[in-house]
Amino acid sequence: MIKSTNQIFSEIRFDWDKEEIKEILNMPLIDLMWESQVVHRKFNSYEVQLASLYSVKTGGCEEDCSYCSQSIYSASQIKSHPQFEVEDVLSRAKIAKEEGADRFCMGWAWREIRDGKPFNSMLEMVKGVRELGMEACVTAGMITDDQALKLAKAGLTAYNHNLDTSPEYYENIISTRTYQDRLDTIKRVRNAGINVCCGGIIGLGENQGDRASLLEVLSNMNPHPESVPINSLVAIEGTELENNKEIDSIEMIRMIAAARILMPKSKIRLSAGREKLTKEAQILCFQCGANSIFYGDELLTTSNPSFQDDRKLLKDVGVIFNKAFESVEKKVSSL
Ligand code: SAM
Ligand code: DTB
Ligand code: SF4
Repeated sequence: MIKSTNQIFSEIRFDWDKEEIKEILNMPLIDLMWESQVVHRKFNSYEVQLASLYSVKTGGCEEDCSYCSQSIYSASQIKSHPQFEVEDVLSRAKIAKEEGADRFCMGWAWREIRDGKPFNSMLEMVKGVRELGMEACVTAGMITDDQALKLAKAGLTAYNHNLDTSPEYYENIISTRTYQDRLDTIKRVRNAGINVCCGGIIGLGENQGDRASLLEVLSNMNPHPESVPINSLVAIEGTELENNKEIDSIEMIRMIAAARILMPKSKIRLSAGREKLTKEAQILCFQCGANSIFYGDELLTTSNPSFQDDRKLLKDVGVIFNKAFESVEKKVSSL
């Protein structure tokens, strides 16, 4: 039984069980916010990582993820395009760096990585992003051991592969690959020495038990994923989930706070769906331990707050983001 007192969550554990997690998710909000903030302040500074996302290959994906506009099973009107060239991607990464991003995340609408020219270009992109002095992240579906090692050698910082939801609810969302496939992919990434970026989505129609179950799988990974994106569904026209009910911002705050308590040192990324959150709701997410955002006006096929708006928000909140960028900005504004 979880008691609602300060200092109960003081250690890093890998044996959380679903009932305990449900209790955390269902704590009185005011206690949950306090507990998560205590954990956050104990293990981290108030520094927010800025990760810019770029869709290198958009649309035409053969998986049937029911939330996704890039699946061939969706009727979404998106601007599909073949893989962008290495130079185009790197010039985009440079812009993100100039705007203050620390990490450049590149997405491919693939079920899995296949060897050949596109994969060789992916390796070039990773090298190029690292040469710019940024962290590089790739999300491109399933991966083999050999591909993971090649990406590690190219300098890849992290690979993003989400579990999306609980093992129990999963089959309602995707039928073309299994939960186990996802776990295997994550293991290959870990074995290759690449950081794991793994999280999920709320708003798929799951219940609180499913959210606890997703968090149970994530928080029982040892080590914990270095970054945990928490997305709220962007209900895109043409997808199977287009009419899903919008989640209340309090649900997002609860999920972020629980993730922070369960995985004290991970980067908890307040991810898709931020445009639907008020400034105040986002501030509560930061207070509860969110310490990374997707930064830039586009996600993959949908929009995100602008660079300028996010910089203003983070300055108003008073958190640190990209120290090097902030000092350059200060110099320019004092000229
Ligand atoms: N194809 C690769 C894969 O599935 O791993 C990489 C790209 S995929 C778009 C990356 C993740 O974005 C998904 O696993 C899902 O968690 C998230 N995502 C995709 N569409 C979303 C949506 N409409 N709302 C919220 N999150 C979404
Ligand atoms: C993650 O967890 N969220 C990002 C990233 N990893 C690849 C993707 C969000 C996609 C939102 C819907 C879209 O723009 O298509
Ligand atoms: Fe394909 Fe990834 Fe979209 Fe699933 S989430 S349909 S794998 S691009």
